Amino acid sequence: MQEIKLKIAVQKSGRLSDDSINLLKRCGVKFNNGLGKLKSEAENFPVEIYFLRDDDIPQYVEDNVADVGIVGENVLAEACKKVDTIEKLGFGKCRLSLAVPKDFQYQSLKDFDGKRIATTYPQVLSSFFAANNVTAEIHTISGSVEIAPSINLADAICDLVSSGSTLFTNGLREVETVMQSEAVLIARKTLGADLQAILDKLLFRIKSVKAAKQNKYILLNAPNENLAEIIRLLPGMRSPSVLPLAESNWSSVHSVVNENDFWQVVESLKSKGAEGILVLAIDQMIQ
Ligand code: PRT
Ligand code: ZN
Repeated sequence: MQEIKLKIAVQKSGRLSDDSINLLKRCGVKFNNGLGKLKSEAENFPVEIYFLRDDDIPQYVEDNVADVGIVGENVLAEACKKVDTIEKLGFGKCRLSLAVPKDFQYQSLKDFDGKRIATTYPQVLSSFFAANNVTAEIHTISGSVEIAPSINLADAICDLVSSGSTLFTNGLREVETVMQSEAVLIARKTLGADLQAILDKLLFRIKSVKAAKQNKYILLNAPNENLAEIIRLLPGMRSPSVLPLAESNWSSVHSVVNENDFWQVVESLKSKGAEGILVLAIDQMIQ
């Protein structure tokens, strides 16, 4: 009997490709993603990976060509397909924003009334305008949206932004965020028990990789007189490990710390006399 495999669609070549492939590899899925490949079977996990254009992924997942896929929330929102969003993946972060020429005297969304807006996201933008009672003319174009105002094709644009440098070099200014986006794992509506079991296993690994990325392993030497306060600063997964140092009245403390409050915790640790602070990346974090 043929082994059941979960079909995973990832972007073939683009901004999400490397992160998608690295995520699967860090989940222990071994496969060959050599140049030009359309499909690859994993050697050690029941999955097949399909390399596709990102815009096609929601449709393929809805149509059962793939069971799950990795795609930007922006593409998913524009595609309006019936698929489930399973997990945010923490990469490919950007925002879909409205931007106007530098000298446009922008005050509020009402300024877009009657204006021509160029975008590759007509669905998302028209819902946003409808929700905000704006009546603008949406011009759907397929690329290079940022040049539309300079060639008088539009008065403003709605496009993806990450650093903002594309807008800046084209004399545009970001004025409103339409949506925030990051890569997400999507799945088709009804997978069946066997495929769901494979997805659950994969998801467990994805969560461990995500947790590992968001946390750091920290080791330090602490004077015993401040140990209680230092332990309070480092709750870790259950509680930190504390080992006596060879030098009396000092201990070595090991724990994990979330990267969001990392610097604040390090500053507090130092103020409590912690020394020799070492910080290491974590490969996997099983919770
Ligand atoms: O060939 P295929 O159709 O698969 O790829 P694509 O060319 O349509 O997409 P690609 O690879 O450019 O982007 C894939 C996904 O990456 C997008 O759908 C987003 O979810 C995400 N992403 C994250 C971005 C950006 N950041 C981003 N900055 N996608 C595009 N951009 C572009 C933006 O359109 C603009 O041209 O980068 C420019 C702005 O960047 P900054 O840094 O100058 O602001
Ligand atoms: Zn695309």
